[in-house]
Amino acid sequence: MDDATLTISSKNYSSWSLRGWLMTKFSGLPFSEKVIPPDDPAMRAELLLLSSSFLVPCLNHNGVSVWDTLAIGEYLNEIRPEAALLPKDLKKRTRCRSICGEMHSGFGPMRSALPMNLKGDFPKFKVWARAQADIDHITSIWRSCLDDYGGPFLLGERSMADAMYAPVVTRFRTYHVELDRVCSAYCDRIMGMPEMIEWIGAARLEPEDMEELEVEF
Ligand SMILES: N[C@@H](CCC(=O)N[C@@H](CS)C(=O)NCC(=O)O)C(=O)O
Repeated sequence: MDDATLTISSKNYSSWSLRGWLMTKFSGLPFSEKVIPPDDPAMRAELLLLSSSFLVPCLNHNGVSVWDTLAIGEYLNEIRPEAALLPKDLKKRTRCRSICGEMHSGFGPMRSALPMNLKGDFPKFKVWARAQADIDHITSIWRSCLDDYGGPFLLGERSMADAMYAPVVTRFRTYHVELDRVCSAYCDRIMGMPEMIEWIGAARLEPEDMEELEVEF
């Protein structure tokens, strides 16, 4: 019997929470959510007991604690291999890990200039040159993956990589980033996933906008 809890933060702002939550959904592991409001000191003290990095997401499963989004994805892939969060084929799996790693450690200018904000809508947003360079690199990753594996997802079948890039998709929508047909269709596909619809619906119900979080979070 599985006992799994995923600790997350704001659904509107927390891009890492979204990634971890999508991975857990994709894995098929039944789990409950523990939402820690980012500005609640008592809850934050509790978070330290759950996540030794003090960051979300954190997955606690049958006594095992996993923090850091990439580690969560790798763990879920081990306990639920049938969900193929990582592709079975070594070459594809390596590509998946490489592009997930790039997302995990890179694209700082894009992440800080275009923070995730699902309720936000900024049609005339001016993208800074360094953020644009990140956007260009991300879209070239998407195009080459979709071309090499034939879609509909980055590695063909849905994988951990789609969860890693999902908050980028929402940023492109929030800030009206211009995209070519292939990347735009990929964004539609991600936004149309039932899991994304569920998450965004919950984000819209979150009470107030937090001005201090209108930055990378
Ligand atoms: N490298 C971490 C990043 C996690 C992270 O930065 N989480 C943010 C929320 S999106 C957080 O917990 N921030 C807490 C805070 O800023 O106090 C991961 O992959 O999980």
